[in-house]
Amino acid sequence: MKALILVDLQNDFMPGGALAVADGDQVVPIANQLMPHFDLVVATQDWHPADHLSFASQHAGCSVGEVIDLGGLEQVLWPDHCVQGTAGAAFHANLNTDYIRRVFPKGTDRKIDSYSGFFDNGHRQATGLAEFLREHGVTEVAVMGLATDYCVKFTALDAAALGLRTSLIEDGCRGVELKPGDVSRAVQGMRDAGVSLVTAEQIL
Ligand code: VGL
Ligand code: ZN
Repeated sequence: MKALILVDLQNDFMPGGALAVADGDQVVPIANQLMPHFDLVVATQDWHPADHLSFASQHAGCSVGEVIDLGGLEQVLWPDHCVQGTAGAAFHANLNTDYIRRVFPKGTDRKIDSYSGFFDNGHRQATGLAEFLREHGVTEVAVMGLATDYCVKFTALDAAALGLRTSLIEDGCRGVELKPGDVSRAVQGMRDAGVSLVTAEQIL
């Protein structure tokens, strides 16, 4: 069984959003095209409380892009984004959600961020995604979405570490690129961990 994992295809990561990823909206039609070609489709949704501690606004004197220590983990500070129930946290209006069997919210605990769709950044709490895939007999996953250098990367790395055959749909992803080269380093890191690179066309 092969699953497609759609990572964070939410308004705040689209052009004009609070944490806009350049050309992030261009991957939405790719997701729509690919979904019918998988046995199972799941999606992750960044879903923060309004006072989430990954937000620079919660730390007096700190600014967006700064790295702080948060409960013993390095934390990049972000603009307020994907606040539970807001329009920014909603999926892009053109995303066809009919095929999505389950949505996994993440980043719901104020005190810890969660880039991966499987676990929080401290690997303390699971979202239930691994169990869901196991229950459905999934042995292979393909990952696409936003952003390549954060949530896509950590989702793909966890999938591979869990023993799933993992591929990255490279043209189905866009990155934040806080520092130049972040996206290519992220892709290389995934390859080093055994993730294979594919294009949407190879799947279709
Ligand atoms: C993401 C930064 C903060 C992502 C989520 O979806 O890649 N990045 N929250
Ligand atoms: Zn977030």
